[in-house]
Amino acid sequence: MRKKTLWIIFVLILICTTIGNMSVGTASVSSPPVMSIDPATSTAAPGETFTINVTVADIAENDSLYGWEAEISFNPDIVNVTRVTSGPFLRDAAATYGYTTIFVKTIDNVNGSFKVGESIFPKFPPDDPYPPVGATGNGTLATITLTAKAEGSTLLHFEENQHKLFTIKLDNLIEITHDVTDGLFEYPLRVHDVAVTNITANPKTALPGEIIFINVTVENQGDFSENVSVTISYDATDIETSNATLSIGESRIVQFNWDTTDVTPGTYNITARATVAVDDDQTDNIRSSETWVIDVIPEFSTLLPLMLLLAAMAVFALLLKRRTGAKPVDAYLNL
Ligand SMILES: [Ca+2]
Repeated sequence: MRKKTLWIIFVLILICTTIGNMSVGTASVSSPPVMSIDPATSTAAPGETFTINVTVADIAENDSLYGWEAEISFNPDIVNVTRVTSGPFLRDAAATYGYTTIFVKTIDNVNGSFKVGESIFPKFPPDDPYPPVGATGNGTLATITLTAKAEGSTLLHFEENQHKLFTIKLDNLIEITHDVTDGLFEYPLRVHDVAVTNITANPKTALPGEIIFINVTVENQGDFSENVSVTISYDATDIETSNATLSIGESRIVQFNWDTTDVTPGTYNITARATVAVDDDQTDNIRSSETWVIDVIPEFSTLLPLMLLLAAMAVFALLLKRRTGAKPVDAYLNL
């Protein structure tokens, strides 16, 4: 009965912000605020408790927040809600001007939902009913404690048309257009994870124009089939990208033929990186040839000194012949 009374008071506060003017409009903003469940993904073994926050981001200065409400549903066979408490976002903004808030919540672990809302509590004349500015920016609206009931997954879902943000302008209660982002509970937690586990090249020394064969081993270490793009590069220059689909646990060698025609002679490390839409462990997606390098050597670089030496010897022999009359070969042999 007490909860019902609080909800009635809460709704009355939202509706009757000013007596005699109760029009409800819609604030227009270029980048709408977002109500979210934070963290986006939660996990806990059956029997364990965990917490999530209802957060809001990007509340604009000219559409500051005076009140909000949301109904969030879940699968009660997977999780139960044990506690719902107010977050600091609206409360602190109200306190700045000496105002308080009214915070209400109901929990339904039979059907799987909780409803929560908060509004700045109005003052009555001679004071202004509401502070000049509400909450702005980003913050936590509420913190919810849940208990994991069983293995499995469930969305923590903002019920359609049951989530609202309010501002007050010129004595009007105005609903702020916004987006929502659901949360997910999952146990055991499945992850997306591909990794580059090996990289080899042959040959490791080449003249420009020669082909170097590079093998990159990629492995799907996660719990989903993945479409992965594998890109190899020398220093900061990409060479080629190849796509592959890897089933769970699959390891595959992706082959590349590096045409070195336009490669400036030099010494290079080769790097391979695996890219997927979501990867929960980014630390193993890039691998470099740390223990070896590729040498692209200048063309004729080994023949040129030899040719210069032979030419110099021939000239020297001719000069000797002119001076001594000896045959060039004899002169050379007599050196
Ligand atoms: Ca990874």
